[in-house]
Amino acid sequence: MWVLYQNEFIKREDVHIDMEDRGYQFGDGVYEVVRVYNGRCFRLIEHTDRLVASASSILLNLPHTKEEINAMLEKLVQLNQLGTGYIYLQYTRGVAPRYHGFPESTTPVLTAYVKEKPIPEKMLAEGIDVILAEDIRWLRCDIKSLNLLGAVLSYEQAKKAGKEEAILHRNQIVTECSLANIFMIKNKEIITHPVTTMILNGITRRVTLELADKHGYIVNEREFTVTELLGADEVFATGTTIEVMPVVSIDDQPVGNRLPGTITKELQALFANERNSFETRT
Ligand code: DCS
Repeated sequence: MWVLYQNEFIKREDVHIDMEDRGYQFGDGVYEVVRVYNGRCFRLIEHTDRLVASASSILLNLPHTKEEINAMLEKLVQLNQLGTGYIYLQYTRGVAPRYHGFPESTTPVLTAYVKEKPIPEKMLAEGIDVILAEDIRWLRCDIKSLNLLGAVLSYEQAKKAGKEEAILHRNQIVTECSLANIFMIKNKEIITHPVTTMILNGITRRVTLELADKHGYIVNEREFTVTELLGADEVFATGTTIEVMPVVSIDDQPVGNRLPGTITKELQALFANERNSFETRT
């Protein structure tokens, strides 16, 4: 497997990360996960824009331009002859003796690799069971930071319960999932948390809202409570690898009739159409 390390494409086994890398010691860095369909990067520009915004929020000066990043990622996909899967990339602040303050001068460390991952057809058709969990993450969830302990712990809690995901709430306000955004539908209205520092503004979230809007659905970006969620007609989660994923039960309580909802299925179809026909823009 070819991976990207700084400006070079090298073999996976030739990567040597320093033990004093701030990503390793502090989780001091940012990342992205980009979907690849049939060798083509989906919404690459949006991902690199968000990466640059995340880096800027943590005062990390990236050593590459967006155009350079896009070109390197496309080359990485080609070199590995990736069909359908994803790209993972991250920048850390770099290597420096452990000290909380920023090092005076250090070069950010870029690593990226690709992985095959098919579209999860069966799960998309059947939906997933999830749990509810307190949102224990920090207050800058809009930054795609390497610090994922809050997400990791809630995801693990879901897995231990034999479920696929955890829907997070802060003081009874539903925010998002550990690695996806969350939507509820009530009386044909599609509702999701507004873009604030409490959620990551997912690229799949944006595509879904864009498609829903374009096709005349009623969309409302507003806060909603756990009680509202539990009374929803339909619930679905969105994310790069899970697309538009129906949620059919929450803490063992069925959502609707425990089958993917009508509007959710319509949005899935619109999303599938989008991913099958998109133009690569870099
Ligand atoms: N919210 C959180 C907390 C996420 O981690 C993610 C993606 C999303 C929402 C959905 O955003 P996208 O639609 O842009 O993917 N998490 C990535 C991750 O860590 N693994 O897969 C996707």
